[in-house]
Amino acid sequence: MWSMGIVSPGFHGRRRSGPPRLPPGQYLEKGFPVLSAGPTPRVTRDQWEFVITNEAGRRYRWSWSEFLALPSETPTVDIHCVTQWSKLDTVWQGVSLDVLLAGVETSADFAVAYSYGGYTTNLPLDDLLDGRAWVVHRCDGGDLDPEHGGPARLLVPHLYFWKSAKWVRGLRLLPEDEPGFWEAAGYHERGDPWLEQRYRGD
Ligand SMILES: Nc1nc2c(c(=O)[nH]1)N[C@H]1C(S)=C(S)[C@@H](COP(=O)(O)O)O[C@H]1N2
Ligand SMILES: [Mo]
Repeated sequence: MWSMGIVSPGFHGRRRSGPPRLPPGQYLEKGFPVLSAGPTPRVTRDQWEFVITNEAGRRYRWSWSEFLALPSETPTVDIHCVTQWSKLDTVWQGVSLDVLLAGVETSADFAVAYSYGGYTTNLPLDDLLDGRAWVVHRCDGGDLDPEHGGPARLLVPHLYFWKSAKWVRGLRLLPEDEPGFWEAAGYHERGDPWLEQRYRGD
């Protein structure tokens, strides 16, 4: 027998609806595909550095140990690749770009992330701020695998995953937008998955 007293909210209607998790045109992926435009660069933690260069050419540099000494966060986020897979609730650990950019003098509106191995991707600086972007060095409770960008990668989950530069080495801050690797090949300059900004002009 069932009692009216324990009827859960939503029992009479549709499944209780939260915000949708899958952007348009995406499917759920349970595995963790590797998408790399070239070979995996091997960067030791001793060699690794992260450098932000502002529009005046001033450099702000962190060694691996300096990076690890910064306050870190453990975001759980959904990621969306432009090849149409999405993965929900991925768990990362890293340093917010808010922390890295806090002491950087700039009035730039754009950034280009650049990586060991030569990959680049451009972003409006705003998309790196307000708790929406990290340099992450751990994933699912372990060190980030080299195939997935270790020692560290950019994580900007609210944009298509090609913006999350693996093996990230630094940011160049620029007054004007400048296309990165995929953007120069015809992909969208911003890449918001909820607006399906896949290709230039979308
Ligand atoms: N350095 C570098 N970063 C990169 C890429 C790349 O080829 N090189 N591919 C991008 C693309 S298209 C995607 S979907 C994700 C894939 O990350 P994953 O291999 O960890 O799934 O990394 C992005 N970052
Ligand atoms: Mo991708």
